[in-house]
Amino acid sequence: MSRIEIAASLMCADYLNLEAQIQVLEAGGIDYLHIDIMDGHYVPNFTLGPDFCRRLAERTNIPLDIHLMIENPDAYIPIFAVFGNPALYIHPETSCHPLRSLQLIHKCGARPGIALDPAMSVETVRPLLPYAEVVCVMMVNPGFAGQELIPTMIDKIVYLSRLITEEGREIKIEVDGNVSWQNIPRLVEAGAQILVAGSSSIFEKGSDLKTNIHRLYELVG
Ligand code: S6P
Ligand code: MG
Repeated sequence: MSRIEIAASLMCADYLNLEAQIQVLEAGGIDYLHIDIMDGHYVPNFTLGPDFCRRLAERTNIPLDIHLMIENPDAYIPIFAVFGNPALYIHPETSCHPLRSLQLIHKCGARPGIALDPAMSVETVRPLLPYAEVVCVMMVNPGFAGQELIPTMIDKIVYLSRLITEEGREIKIEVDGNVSWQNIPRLVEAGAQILVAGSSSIFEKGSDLKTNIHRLYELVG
């Protein structure tokens, strides 16, 4: 089994100290920078955007993990795909032709990812799996940090993991939302391979980022 990877969720970073935090994330060996892109339509919130991704890609070699929570993703895939071979996740229900969207991501030179809303079943996206390199299973409703994990999502990871193995696919499973110190062991046990670390782990309020990164890699090491 390959090592568990960590994607730091920059939506939860301290924006006023971002440069310093990027340095700590680099020194800590963080595998990916998870960037939440929201449009105020598909999800009721706004967060980061292309300019933020561009500046990050200029500043760091940590690969970007870009989570598109937007309607009409095809219009924006070419914009986001240029930021250093990122993983680009779409929510299939936001595209009329999600398979075409995944092909577009691939054509633009990025790594195609499927993001699964809690209400979206694995079976629904099964025809898309041959076209994806990563599946991000959401543990919470998309849109906000700081929510509680929906317990039935654990079975979903187990089911997806089994399906990927049965079909012999090279697809990684990422988990996003309330990936907390308490939840991490059961998420990994269920089959998660990339953990999106946000306000319930490395960016926990009142604690030190460097210490938290170290603690997280120890926990999954
Ligand atoms: C939520 C978003 C996530 C959050 C992350 C926050 O819509 O996709 O990536 O930023 O889950 O982490 P936490 O630990 O606050 O849930
Ligand atoms: Mg996310």
